[in-house]
Amino acid sequence: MKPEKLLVFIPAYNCEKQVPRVLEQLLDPKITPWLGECIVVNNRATDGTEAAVQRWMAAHPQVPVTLLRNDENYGLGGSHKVAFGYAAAHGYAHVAVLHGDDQGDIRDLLPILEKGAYLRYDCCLGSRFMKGSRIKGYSMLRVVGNYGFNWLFSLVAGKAITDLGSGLNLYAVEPLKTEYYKKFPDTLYFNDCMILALCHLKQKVLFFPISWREEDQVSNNKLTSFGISLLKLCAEYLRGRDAFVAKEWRAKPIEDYTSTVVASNL
Ligand SMILES: Nc1nc2c(ncn2[C@@H]2O[C@H](COP(=O)(O)OP(=O)(O)OP(=O)(O)O)[C@@H](O)[C@H]2O)c(=O)[nH]1
Ligand SMILES: [Mg+2]
Repeated sequence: MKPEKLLVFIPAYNCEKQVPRVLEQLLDPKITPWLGECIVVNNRATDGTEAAVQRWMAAHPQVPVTLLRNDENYGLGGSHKVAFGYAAAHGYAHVAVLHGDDQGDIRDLLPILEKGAYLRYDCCLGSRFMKGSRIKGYSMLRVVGNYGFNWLFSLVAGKAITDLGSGLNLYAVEPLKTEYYKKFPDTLYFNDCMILALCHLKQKVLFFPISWREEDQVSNNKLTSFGISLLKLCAEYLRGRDAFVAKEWRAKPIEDYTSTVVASNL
């Protein structure tokens, strides 16, 4: 089938070493036909992330990359809100999320893209913990913990969930236009909240296997506090699913998630 021009969204925060490697993935000849535009959303990194992206863009002027800087640090969830808004405003039908710290591989999207399977779903979520997934560099505790929480969330949501939030996902833009996600946490819990909401809103979700590695990245997830917060999410969902989706989850509500274009190859 004819490749659709996708928006690729790379959230980036303090990943100066990794983000050029992520951009390098866009040069794959199997990927380029699918690339409408890539936005790197710099969530006000305090290291050389922004300069590293600009250097890469200058060295590859033929690649349609736009570098945005959030007007405030909006967290990973807030960066998704910036990107979802951008996708809708610029007329994209699908947005792919690929974390800027180079743990994933965008080519894992190809099997669902090339056969057109993605067109039948509201979102396709990369899964690190299903048949066909490959995971490298995670501790045993982390793997077991993830399996445990996937099991619990599946039970709570009444649907098989094999990942609560990986760094490679593909969303259809149309269902995002209601901004039902706007009050979801701006933090690393955004995806965990999203998955339960997707289940309640009866959206069509596909999990597909991905490869994921932890080599020179730092994990910012504190396992214990993360675990407790996940249990709280489940409890809240069980208490009332409509209320869960409508709830104000943010510590500091923000009206507009704005960003500034720093550079563009378009
Ligand atoms: N920690 C953090 N990451 C951010 C932020 N804004 C954007 N990001 C990006 O979000 C992605 C995920 O962040 P990580 O710190 O790796 O957190 P995680 O993916 O939940 O944890 P891992 O499974 O260890 O990767 C990275 O690509 C970051 O560059 C932010 O405010 N804090
Ligand atoms: Mg990471």
